[in-house]
Amino acid sequence: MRVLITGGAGFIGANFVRQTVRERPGVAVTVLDALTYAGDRASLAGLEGVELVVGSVADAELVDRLVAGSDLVVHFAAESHNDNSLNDPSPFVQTNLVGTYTLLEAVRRHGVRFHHISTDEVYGDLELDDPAKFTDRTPYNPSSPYSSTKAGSDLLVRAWVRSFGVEATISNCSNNYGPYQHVEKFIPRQITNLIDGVRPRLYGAGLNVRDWIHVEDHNAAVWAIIDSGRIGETYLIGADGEKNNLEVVQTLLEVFGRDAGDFDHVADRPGHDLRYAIDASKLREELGWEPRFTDFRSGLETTVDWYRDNEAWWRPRKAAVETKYAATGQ
Ligand code: NAD
Ligand code: TDX
Repeated sequence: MRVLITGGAGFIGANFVRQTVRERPGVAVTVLDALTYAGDRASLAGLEGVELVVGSVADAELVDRLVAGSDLVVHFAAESHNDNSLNDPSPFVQTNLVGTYTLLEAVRRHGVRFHHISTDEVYGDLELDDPAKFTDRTPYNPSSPYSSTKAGSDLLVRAWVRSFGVEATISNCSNNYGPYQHVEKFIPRQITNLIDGVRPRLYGAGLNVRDWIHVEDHNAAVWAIIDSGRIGETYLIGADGEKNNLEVVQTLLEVFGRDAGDFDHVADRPGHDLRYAIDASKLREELGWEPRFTDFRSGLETTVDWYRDNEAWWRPRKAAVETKYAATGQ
């Protein structure tokens, strides 16, 4: 089997490539990645036999050639950071919408199986006390340029399934953590701040809730959907990991042996979604998937160790990220 993995030099994509090489020796992997600020060849270092093609998912000619030689496309490539989408939405429209459209046209022409990676943010947010979590029947209600372009990409996939018979599945996952995550994101930003002796930065009061899942559990679920999911279906991926941001920061402070009050409140994100929460019962019951990383604190400790051991990977980006955040009071 030949699989084309878009965005395979980013956080979740690189972990997916690594898991695939480790667990599925019969699968030949090609990565298509534009190596934007978020992509890094170094995330694929040490892997034998993985071909990296540097280019955009919006480049129709390149995409057509690569899709023609593949049996399966797993589409991770995206502009992925909400804060960036508030500063400049244009690459989000180009990559998330035009890029997904370009891939869909190619898989349609060549009859290639497609799996689309998406996010729980397409459903908008929940009240803190809302008993109903997101399911695949929750209406779309995205808040930011990031989540609205992801929502649009999901709707394109659904339309290509229904109108053109494209063989596709979609997964919408909650917040991931683990190795190789860019230092602009919440958990790696605070871990690398703490390594540097800097106080963690909490947007607003820190009461916004995210439903954390380890990246390895996300990627195992993606393979379960590719192996046994029903064509045209959407599967929500989550591991019942709801925590507010303050709890996450305080757990990290504990892991670093620092005082529980040793953090700063900074300017809130405009339009900041309050809470995400996933009901993954369809995935669990239909495909038998279960998360392996059920202890958040020990998952965080392993992630802290990874950042301590891999400073050469993140250090080159840290100062520029902090300069950007300082400009918005964050
Ligand atoms: P990331 O920003 O770390 O990686 C994105 C990768 O896509 C990078 O390697 C980048 O170079 C590449 N890319 C960007 N534009 C491209 C283009 N035009 N052509 C080819 N490659 C391009 O993102 P991530 O956190 O790994 O997210 C991967 C996917 O998972 C995204 O689709 C995102 O919406 C989804 N997702 C992420 C999370 C999360 O918590 N990070 C949760 C749910 C879903
Ligand atoms: O310094 C910070 N302080 C802080 O309090 C940063 C960077 C973030 N936050 C808050 C904002 C969010 O409530 O932490 C929470 C998580 O923030 P992000 O890491 O930016 O993630 P989020 O906006 O929730 O989106 C993530 O999960 C869903 C991914 O970036 C998306 O790609 C994915 O779709």
